[in-house]
Amino acid sequence: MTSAPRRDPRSRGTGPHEGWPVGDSDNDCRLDVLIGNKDGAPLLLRNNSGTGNHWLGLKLEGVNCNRDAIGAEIRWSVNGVIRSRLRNGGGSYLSSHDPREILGAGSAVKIDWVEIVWPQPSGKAQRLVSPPIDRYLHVREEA
Ligand SMILES: [Ca+2]
Repeated sequence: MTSAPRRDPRSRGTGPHEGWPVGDSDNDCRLDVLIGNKDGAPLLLRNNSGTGNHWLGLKLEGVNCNRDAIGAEIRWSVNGVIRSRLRNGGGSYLSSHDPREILGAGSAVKIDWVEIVWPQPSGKAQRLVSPPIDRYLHVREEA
């Protein structure tokens, strides 16, 4: 007689994975990955890559648009080079990615400005001039 293999309940599970949300679990701007395991505890893969680049993290809060600012366009300028990103919603299966956006500045120690175009029905643009760097900011849509 044979029995099915047993799994140690303390294991991190090697079975089916449920969701791979990405986010900054320790607020160091490096994105980490959390892997949900159906048969065990979740596994956190902490990103310990090199440091030295500068960044700004944004947590957007919509007032006249949706609260999570899904659909906002974020533009930022570093040494005159403009970059942009669209704020997306959703995430991984049965999980959600970190709602914060991390804007890279590379080796520059200053971000010239950040502009947020809030989604409809607002559609307003809000600009932050010379925002602080290497930290997270909570930006609330101006009324
Ligand atoms: Ca991190």
